[in-house]
Amino acid sequence: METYRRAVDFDPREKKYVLVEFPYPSGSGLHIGHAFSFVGVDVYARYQRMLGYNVLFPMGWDAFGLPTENYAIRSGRKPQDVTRENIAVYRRQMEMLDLSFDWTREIATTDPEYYRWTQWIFTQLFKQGLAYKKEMPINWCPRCKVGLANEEVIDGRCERCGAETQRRMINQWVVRITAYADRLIDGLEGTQFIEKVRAAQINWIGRSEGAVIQFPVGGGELLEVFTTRPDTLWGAMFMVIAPEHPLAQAARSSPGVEDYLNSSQRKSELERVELTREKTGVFSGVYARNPGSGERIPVWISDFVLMSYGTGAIMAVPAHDQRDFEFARKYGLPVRPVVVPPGGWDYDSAAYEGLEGALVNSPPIDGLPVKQAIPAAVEWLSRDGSGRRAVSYHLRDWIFSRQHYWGEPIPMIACQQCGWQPVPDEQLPVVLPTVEKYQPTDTGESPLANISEWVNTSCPKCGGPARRETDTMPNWAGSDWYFLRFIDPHNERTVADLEKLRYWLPVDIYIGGDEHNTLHLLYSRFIYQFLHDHGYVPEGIPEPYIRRYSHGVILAEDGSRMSKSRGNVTTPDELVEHYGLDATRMYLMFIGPFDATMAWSKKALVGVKRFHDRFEAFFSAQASLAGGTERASAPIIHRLIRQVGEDIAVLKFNTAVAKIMEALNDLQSYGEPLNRGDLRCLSQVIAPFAPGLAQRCWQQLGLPGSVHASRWPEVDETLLAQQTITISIQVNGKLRGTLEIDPGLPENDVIARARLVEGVARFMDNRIEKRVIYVPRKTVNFVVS
Ligand code: ANZ
Ligand code: ZN
Repeated sequence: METYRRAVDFDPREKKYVLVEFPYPSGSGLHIGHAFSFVGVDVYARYQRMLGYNVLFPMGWDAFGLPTENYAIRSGRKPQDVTRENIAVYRRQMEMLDLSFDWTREIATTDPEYYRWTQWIFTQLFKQGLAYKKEMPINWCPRCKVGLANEEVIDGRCERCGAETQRRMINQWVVRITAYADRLIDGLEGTQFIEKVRAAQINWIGRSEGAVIQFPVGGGELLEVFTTRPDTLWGAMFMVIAPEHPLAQAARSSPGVEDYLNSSQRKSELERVELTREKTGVFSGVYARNPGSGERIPVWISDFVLMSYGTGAIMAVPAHDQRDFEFARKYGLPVRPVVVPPGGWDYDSAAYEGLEGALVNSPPIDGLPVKQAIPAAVEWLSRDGSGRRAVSYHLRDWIFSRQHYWGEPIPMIACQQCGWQPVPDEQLPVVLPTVEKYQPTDTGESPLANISEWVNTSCPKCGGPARRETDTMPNWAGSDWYFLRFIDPHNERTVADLEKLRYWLPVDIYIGGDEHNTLHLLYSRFIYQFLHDHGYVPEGIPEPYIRRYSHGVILAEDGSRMSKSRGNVTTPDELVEHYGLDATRMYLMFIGPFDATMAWSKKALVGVKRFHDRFEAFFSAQASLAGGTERASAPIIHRLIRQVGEDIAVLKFNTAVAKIMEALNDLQSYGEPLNRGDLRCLSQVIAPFAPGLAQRCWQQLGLPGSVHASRWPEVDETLLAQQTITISIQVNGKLRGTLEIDPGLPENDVIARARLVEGVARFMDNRIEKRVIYVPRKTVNFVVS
């Protein structure tokens, strides 16, 4: 590996940490879409190095996961072997693309030396009370036989295999990310994420301010609801509880309840909350007392209320909530308006959900505008303790258990005497044992459950007989802290050395796919904040990433996603073979904006290949002329340095390549030799895009070392200021006028303009133009008869 690629710890140069999401090494290898995003980030990293930064640009493998496991099940091969082979393919392809990673820092999440720390982080979460075991309703994929997190269910189907998912109750490890909900919102202040990414984070956390209100239900029991509209309490005509609510379970003997509870169990959460779906429900037989109006109101059960949000129960205000309105309509329940907007409202046709207007029918707060009525209602309720201000989050705790083989074993031991105990630090990693069969068991347990000599162990606390946890971690676990490990990949004492972390953090720019702007980013920010709270990452660096940028996607020629199963994958290998590495890289950068979604097309590739060849031929010819001293080409070169630098800095690679192409045209139309200094600059400007070509050019100039280790040329501002030059215009050899032009103006344009110059046109009138002689940047001579 050439030394310029190496990131040097504690180097006096200013550091720059350029991170691109590490891939999952699948069996199909890197396709052209991966190549597009990796080359883009590589151009950026190479440019930053040439600017003089000490750049950390690492790469590794997020290698645990279902596709490899499924393949292992089908083929009977070891996931370890399959992963090793896939990694080798990816690595070869990345080297073929000359991506300038610092390979001395390569990591794989499947390496025990790596997942030792993934496991250690889990034990820390447990010790701090942030990991707990709980019966959780999960989405169950009957085909993969695995519990899926909500985000792995797309339209009620398994993200991996497309089978329809079901709901099941399973005892699972859960991580209390909700404890960090506010921090995860507030921390965004310290980042420079683009608005789209910020919004994705905030929306996912879904913070709502409101109140919790208690409704007595007889027998001294209280039914608690969460509402964002406590002002509408006097319009709460009934209540609705989730089928999983304890009160609903207690009402099983009421008519129709049992049937209803059974039918809703079959629905996914997504189906339940769909706005367009007709609401269903059943009366529980129970009544509650509205603490505002004192009225007796019925408690209904409906699955549009989710147990996992708020308190799993709502006060229904049909006049001001459309779902409640439709529910009331369907079941003949009363509607009472309590907010009247300035223009009035027809309460028979829809709910008024707006916040403009004043309260009515609500004695203690009548006449108040909504915005004042909300705090006033909370104030009124808190007097007798029946309500208080509250905040609720849509973010759920993070289900951390997978009943699969190919993941990090969760390092926990269950002892009959002592309960759950974390595996002590010195016994980490808990290495994934080899098994005969990779299928999850029919009970839904991971195949690890079948290896009794592995499962049976002793309790780290009392030494008595105990059992290991057989669940493994989700894919996110290995990727939520990997950027820390690149900083110190071989550390055996801790996640990474604190001083090294202090030098390299935060990540200056993190580039990845749109699909990771929500969960991956949130999980990794959470783990980082957690480690920060406990002193494992440097104080004073509260957030891991400064900037986040999402790259575009290359689709197959027919506009669908490239995938091996569709058979529409284009690999970079075939392109590099036919067109060479440099032309392939330049083409990838040229086809469109770095953040665009585009269908793959090879159409312009021949053109870029031609440009490549023309560039090289031009450069060779110029280099062999050994260069004049004249700096006539200098304005073009210096404008190019400026523009290409500016474009790369904001990841506009396509326009940068276009500018290099234009510049070559301009330089060729000069027809005068470039001096060595300008040629040197030219090889540097193209270096981030076409590393091989640039290095050949560099060597033709007889320059030592690597162009990639050279400093990006300084722009000579005085040359940029000198925007125009004067050329003389002759007719039959006699001076007839002058013209101010931009030195880069192409020949045709110069001649066309020269023809129009006052005094020139006059001498050419009524004569036949036989020839035009153009001496670049000096004269145009019209030969007329
Ligand atoms: C009474 C009310 C009156 C409501 C009104 C809204 C408008 P966000 O903004 O998403 O936090 N709600 C509370 N818990 C729920 C659950 N588990 N399942 C379904 N719906 C639930 O929404 C908060 C509102 O969603 C709450 O405020 C509650 O309805 C409903 F004119 O309470 B509201
Ligand atoms: Zn014990």
